[in-house]
Amino acid sequence: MHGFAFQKFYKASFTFLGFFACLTSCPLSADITVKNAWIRPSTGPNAALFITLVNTSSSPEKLTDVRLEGCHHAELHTHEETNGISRMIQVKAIDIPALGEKELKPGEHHVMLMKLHKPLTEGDSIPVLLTFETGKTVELIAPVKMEKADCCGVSILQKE
Ligand SMILES: [Cu+2]
Repeated sequence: MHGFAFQKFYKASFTFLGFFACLTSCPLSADITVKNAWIRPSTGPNAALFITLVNTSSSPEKLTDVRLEGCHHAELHTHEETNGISRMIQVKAIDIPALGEKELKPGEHHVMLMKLHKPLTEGDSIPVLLTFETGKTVELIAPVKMEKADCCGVSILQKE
């Protein structure tokens, strides 16, 4: 086959395959997707993951577990103010409203990476597995950044 014709054929096949793959595996009512994931390193042994969880289904969902590479374990945290002093407390789950979003951000809910195996540096990419109350999971890669990123960490895989 002539080079150019082959390229066209190749491209068309991929477009078709992509469309077909989506027909068979993309959820009809997409439930949870993620955006703007970033991990902020700290000078201590821990770090924090911030992320926006988007719920496109008509039922509420809860984030219940997070696993990341490169740390001993992860905890779901929020901030609580006592006598004017804000401190972090662990929570069992983070609610995501039906047809809504929940933004995990500095000073509010976040995922704490406990006991990093080695310090994180800007530019690192960390695989993350989110598990929800209904058993759904979402995998993504979160970049390590010093500041909020409006770009990264879209879901790469979603399972029932
Ligand atoms: Cu924390």
